Order: sequence, then structure tokens, then C-alpha cells
Amino acid sequence: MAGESRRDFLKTAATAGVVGFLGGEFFLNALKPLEARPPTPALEKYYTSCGVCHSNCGIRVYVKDGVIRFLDGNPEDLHSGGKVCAKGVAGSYLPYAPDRLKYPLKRTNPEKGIEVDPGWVTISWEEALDTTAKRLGEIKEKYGPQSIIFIAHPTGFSERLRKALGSPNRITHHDTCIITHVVVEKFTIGTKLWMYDFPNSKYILCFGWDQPSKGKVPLTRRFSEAKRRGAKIVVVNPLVTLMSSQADEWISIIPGTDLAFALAMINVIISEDLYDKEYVRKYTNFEEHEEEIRNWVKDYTPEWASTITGVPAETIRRIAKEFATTKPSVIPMHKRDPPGPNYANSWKLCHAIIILNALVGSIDNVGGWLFTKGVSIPSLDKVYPPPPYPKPPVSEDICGRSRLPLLDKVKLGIFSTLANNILAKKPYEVKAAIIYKYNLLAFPNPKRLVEALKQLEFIVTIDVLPSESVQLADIVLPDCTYLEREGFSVRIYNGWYPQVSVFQPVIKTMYDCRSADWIFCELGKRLAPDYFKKPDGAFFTPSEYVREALVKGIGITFEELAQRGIWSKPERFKPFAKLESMVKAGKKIQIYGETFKKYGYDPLPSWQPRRDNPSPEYPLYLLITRPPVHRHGKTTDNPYLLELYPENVAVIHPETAEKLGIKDLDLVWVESRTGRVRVKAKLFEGIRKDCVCIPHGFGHWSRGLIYGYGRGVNDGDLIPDQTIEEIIDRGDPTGGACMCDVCVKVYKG
Ligand SMILES: Nc1nc2c(c(=O)[nH]1)N[C@H]1C(S)=C(S)[C@@H](COP(=O)(O)OP(=O)(O)OC[C@H]3O[C@@H](n4cnc5c(=O)[nH]c(N)nc54)[C@H](O)[C@@H]3O)O[C@H]1N2
Ligand SMILES: Nc1nc2c(c(=O)[nH]1)N[C@H]1C(S)=C(S)[C@@H](COP(=O)(O)OP(=O)(O)OC[C@H]3O[C@@H](n4cnc5c(=O)[nH]c(N)nc54)[C@H](O)[C@@H]3O)O[C@H]1N2
Ligand code: SF4
Ligand SMILES: [Mo]
Repeated sequence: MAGESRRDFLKTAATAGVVGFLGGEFFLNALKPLEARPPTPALEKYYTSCGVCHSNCGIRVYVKDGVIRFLDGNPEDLHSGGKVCAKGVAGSYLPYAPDRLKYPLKRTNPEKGIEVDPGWVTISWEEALDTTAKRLGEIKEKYGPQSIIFIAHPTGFSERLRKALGSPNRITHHDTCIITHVVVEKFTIGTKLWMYDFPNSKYILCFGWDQPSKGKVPLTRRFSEAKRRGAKIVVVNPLVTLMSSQADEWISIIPGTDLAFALAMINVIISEDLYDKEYVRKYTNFEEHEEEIRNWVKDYTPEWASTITGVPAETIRRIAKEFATTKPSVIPMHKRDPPGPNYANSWKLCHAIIILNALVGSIDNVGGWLFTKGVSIPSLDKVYPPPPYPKPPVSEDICGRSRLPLLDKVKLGIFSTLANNILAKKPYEVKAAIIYKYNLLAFPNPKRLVEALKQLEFIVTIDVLPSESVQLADIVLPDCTYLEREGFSVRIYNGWYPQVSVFQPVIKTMYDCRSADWIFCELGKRLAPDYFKKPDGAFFTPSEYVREALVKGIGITFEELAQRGIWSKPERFKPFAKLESMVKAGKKIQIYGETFKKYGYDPLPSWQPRRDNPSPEYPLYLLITRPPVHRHGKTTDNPYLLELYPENVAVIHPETAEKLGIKDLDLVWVESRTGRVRVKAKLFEGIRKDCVCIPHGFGHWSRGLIYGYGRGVNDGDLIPDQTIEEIIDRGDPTGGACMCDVCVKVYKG
């Protein structure tokens, strides 16, 4: 689709709701300023934060007779500006979900697996905690602490328990979420950057960056402001998304080839002398390595990139020039965009985008990519220093992180290797797992992980819903929802100045649920009591920690914060302030990756193809995205959100469908080398003819989820898990999971 007709299509797509499967109406509304509904005065009002996604937007919850009636945004919140998205509003359903976990449970059926009834019986907290501690204690004694793995979203409390037990094994979801960004940004800029000065940007170029389509308030509203103020928006994406429908230009690209596009842009900007010389000299190591840089990029011409990306050379050349000359310009990155852990070359794309942003002087600059002004609230270990932790008896972890030195330094990832290593008992046997706030469906090839976890002697799961992770447990411990617990959140996405938002119980905890922090403390008391004490010898509680940390960190009591919801320390943004302090400390942005070189990796991102390529058997590229009104699998059991978006579909181009004899909403099989899923086809002109896209978050097989069970499919069933050797052979220092680097076939079924 070229020029005028493409623009017309985008306009029609947005207005006529052709992109309905992506939640078009919701998106268009998000671009308009929302008016908060005036609350009824008789209601009690409590400030807290939304816990549906990591943005933790400040909210006001209105309660009557102990029941939540309504919620809206806290206008004081720098993050959200007082807005709440559909997911945030529908979150008030969670405490009352009829299928919520209500009491501790014990499994009576020793057989485990998909569709196997665990035979739950309700037990007391005492029995649940004692049994869990006894089983973990026995396993630690018999097989060593490394045989206990934490599949957990890490918190100070879960980490205290893991370290006190002496297990090196913490499996987090970062491998498929942000790991390439974290590692590459850490070793080139010094830290992962999260925020953008979109309202002052004049040119925003997005390589698959699609946050506004997610309705993530802090990013969507800033982007909307840029749009209102007339920034030119260019979207490179194999799929027309809701954000593309708002763009000035949509460029369709072969998936997994953006690296070639970015390299060619660098080529044009350097060879045509379009870069910001003063910025580059002052704040980057360009000059020290100029010759190598020029040599590295000289052959990556737009003509070369055109053969790889399918984008005309003149388009790439024009975009490079526009990006370098329409200032301020920026290329945003976030999490699961193509520079995220999606392709074999994603880590190099991430580096190339950092180089592009540095060449135009966008990092730490007006209209650009900014360092968050955070605030340091002391961690649990700072508030209640533990005795020295035992050294794990083995230094190697079960996933192979310790074999990737740069990944090991940031202490995150890997989880795509877990199933393989458990099954192969490599480098040792795993016997028990503590699963916290983590769904098995978030793993690539989760069926294989189920096979692996079935072999364990003991699993305890801490969750709020009867998720898939619960179905494999021996003991289930019901957590509080975010509307029932205490805590705080430090702003990152719009961290213009230090800001902290409160979490406080707005209703009494329902049923017999207890907070996860409390659960970890109780397990700690039983398993490693010395690590769960204050200096005076008494056991600490999560509440005490929150209170002490706030006073020590920002000099405010919990009660004061709870009254206002938000604590801020306004400061004006000073461009280059952080870069200046880096220069003073002898550090610069590593356009030339000196650290990568030191550890044996490519110092400059040379071209590397994707892992999986179309073949006669699997001719289509798989794309994944997320709907605006769901947050992964955790909201696809929420009836209000399901009303807006009831199931996922396989999106394919009408011409591709016609060749395959597929009509709109026909049931089809989408099959990869790893597995196949049966799902409705949705014909959509806005996807490349060689692609199929499945939005993530559906395909629950836990019968406990009364609304989520059996809806749609899990894209993860198509994605292979990996071995650590494959990752090492690919030369990826970040251990990325290659979530989209998969080819599939589609046929009627
Ligand atoms: N509503 C909602 N919001 C969320 C979440 C959610 O589940 N729902 N999850 C949160 C979390 S944890 C995450 S990680 C983020 C994820 O949010 P994003 O990082 O925005 O990731 P995706 O939604 O997967 O969108 C990725 C986009 O990249 C495009 N793409 C895929 N391959 C290529 C390629 O090779 N080249 C180019 N140029 N584009 C490509 C896809 O078509 C898609 O539009 O969102 C966060 N916000
Ligand atoms: N196939 C595939 N896999 C993916 C992705 C993909 O696009 N495709 N995306 C990846 C990305 S970017 C991410 S961030 C991850 C997300 O992975 P997860 O964070 O695991 O995502 P969810 O599916 O939302 O599952 C959250 C789990 O926590 C539980 N839960 C929710 N709230 C609470 C709570 O307050 N307390 C406790 N104890 N439990 C709670 C839910 O019931 C559920 O079991 O998935 C990754 N995996
Ligand atoms: S973006 Fe939406 S879901 Fe995420 S914290 Fe804000 S209101 Fe909640
Ligand atoms: Mo994520």
C-alpha cells in the first residue's frame, strides 16, 4: 500500500472500527482528555495505586459499607494526570471475583497435569504454612538449597527468603519482557531509561513501539499530547495497530529485520554528516572509535537494507534525514518491541537505536529520551540488615544466567531454558518450587514446562486467582489483591521529579487471604528465623517495613502518605544534567560498546539475521501483541474486560486467507514446529501478507477460572523454549527468549 491510499486506509481503519479486534474505540477515546465522573459525596474516599499493570497509576477509590463502589484517577499523579484506563477501572472487580482464592488449599490428588482435578481441600493457615515449611526444609536438607527454585516476581520479602535458604535460583519473567533493554541500556547508557519528553518532540519514530495501543496511561497520554502538538509520527510495523492509525506514516517491514533499517539510518546520518557533533563529542565515545565506527557502518547502505527489510531504499534514506534534521526527534523503546527480547538480533537493534538517539542528541535532552528522577526508598535489607547470607553451595543457577556474564551482573532472567534444564537435571536436580504472582502460560512452550514441573516433589503457589500455576501446586496460599495491601510505588515512566504513590487497603481483606509479604515472613520465621528479625530480636512485619522505609526514604509517615496518595518533590528538568555527571565520573554513552567488547560480544551491532525464516512448510511470520483492555493473562478472567474483548483471534491478510480457503471468523489451525493452536481467523488488510498475529493473554486451561477458561488460545504454545547453549551460540549476551522469532503455517480446521 503506498502513499495516499495507505493514509486513506489508516484513516478509514481508525474511524470505521476496522481495527476492532485491536480495541479501536477504546484507543480513540484514550486520545481525548477524559472527564472524571463526580463521585457521590456520601462515599468514603481512599487514595491508593492501581496494581493491574506496573504503571501503578494513582487512584481514588470510593467505598460505601465496606464495598468498593467506584474509582477514578488521582489528579496529583504525575504519571497518570488523573486518568485511569479500562483495565484500572475493571480492577475493582478483582477482590469480589467469585473464583478468587479464598482459603489455603491442599492437593489430595497426587497426579498432576493439564485438566487434572487437584482435589482441593481447604486447610488452616497454620497447617498450610507448617506443611510448606516442613516440605521445603526437608528438601533443602536432602538435596541442598539449590534444589528449591523461586518462580517469582521478586520482592524484598521473597528475596529475603530465597537468600536465607541459600538458593541461587530466582526465575523472573524479565527474559520475555525487558531483558534485552535492561542489559543493553545498562552497558551503553548506564541504566535502563523509561521516560520520554514526547510533548516537546517534533519527530517520533517507532520501531514497533506500540505503547499507546496498550492504553498504558503514563505513556499514552504523553504520546497523545505530542500528537496534539503536531509531532510527526512514523511507525515501522508489519501490522497496522491503533497507534499506526494515528501516525503520519506507516512503514510495513519484514519482521525481525529492523536492525538493517536502523543500520542504514546510521550509515546515512554518519556519511552525510547529519549527526549532532557537539553532543556526540561531549557525551559519547564516538570520537575515540571514529574510524572503527565509520568502517563498520559504511556498507550498510539503504540499498543493502532494502533487500532485507522490504522497505524501499529511498524511504529509509528519507526517514534517516528527517530523523536527523527535524529536532527534537526520538526513537522510543519500552519492553516487548522488536528491540525487546523478540528476535535473535533484538539486542543489536536495541544498541543500534541507542546509537541513533545519541547521534541526534536525544538522550537526556528536551523532546528526547530521559533519565528518571527517582527517589531511593531503602530496601528491606537496608531497613532490617540481615545476618550474612549463606553462600549457595553451587554458583551455577538452573537457567544458565551465570554463563552470561553481563546478564549475571543485572541479576535478571532467564526463563526460556527452565523446562529443558529441569528435565535434563542440568546442572542439577530441582525438587521444589515456590511460585508467586507468575503464570505458567507466560513461559514459551508452557506444556513442556508443565511436564517438567510435574516431576518436582513439592510446589507451593501464592496467587489471587486459581491460575494454571495454582493447578500444579501441592499447597496454595491465597494472596491479597492490590486493593487490600500496604506498600508504595516509586515513579519511573513519568519520573520528571521524585514521586511516590501509596498502596493502602481500601477495603478489609476478603475471606481468609493474607498478603504475600506476610506469607514470606511466616515461611521465613519457620525456615530461617534469624533473617526475619529486627535488631531488637523481635520479628519484623511487612507493615513495619513500609512505615520505616517511608520515614527513612522520604521523611513521611505511612498515614500522611495514605491521606494524600502521592508524595512529590517537584524539580525542573535540566537537560544534560545526568550526562554531565556521567562525564565527570569518566563515563560516556558507549556508541562503541567497550563493555560488550571486553566480554567478547560485538562492540558495534553488525547485521545478524533472525533465527527462524519462512520455509515451504512454515511460510508465515508469527507476530504477537497485547490488547489494550487486557493485561496479559491476569485480566482475561475479568467479565467486564471480557465484555470489551472476549477472545483472541489469528489476524491474517485477506489475500493470504483467500489462497488458503479461509474466510473471516473461520476456525483455523496455526502451527509451528513447537505446537499448534485452533483459533478463529480475523481477516485484516492492515497486516502484511506474510504474517499472522495472535494477541497474547488467552488460552487458559485452568478450570478454576470461571470466565477465562477455554477462551481463545495461548500464543506461547507456538513458541519454542530454548537451551542455554543455543543462546550462547547465538552470541546474545542478554539471554533473550526470541518470543516472535517463529514461523508458522495456517490451515482450516
Ligand atoms: N494493555 C496492555 N498493556 C500492557 C500490557 C498488557 O498486557 N496489556 N503489558 C505490559 C507489559 S508487561 C509489556 S512487556 C508491554 C508490551 O507492550 P509492547 O512493548 O508495546 O509490545 P506489544 O504489545 O507486543 O507490541 C509489539 C509491537 O511490535 C510489532 N512488531 C512485532 N515484530 C516486529 C518487527 O520485527 N518489527 C517491527 N517494527 N514491529 C514488530 C507488533 O506488531 C506489535 O505491534 O506492555 C505493557 N502494557
Ligand atoms: N507466549 C507469550 N508469553 C509471554 C508474553 C507474550 O507476549 N507471549 N509476554 C511476556 C511478558 S512481556 C510478560 S511481562 C510476562 C507476564 O507474565 P505474568 O506476570 O506471569 O502474567 P500474567 O499472565 O498476568 O499472570 C500473572 C499471575 O499472577 C497472578 N496474580 C495477579 N495479581 C496477583 C497478586 O496480587 N498476587 C499474587 N500472588 N498473584 C497475582 C495471576 O493470577 C497470574 O497467575 O509474560 C511473558 N510471557
Ligand atoms: S495504565 Fe491502566 S492498568 Fe496500568 S496502572 Fe494505570 S490505570 Fe492501572
Ligand atoms: Mo512485559
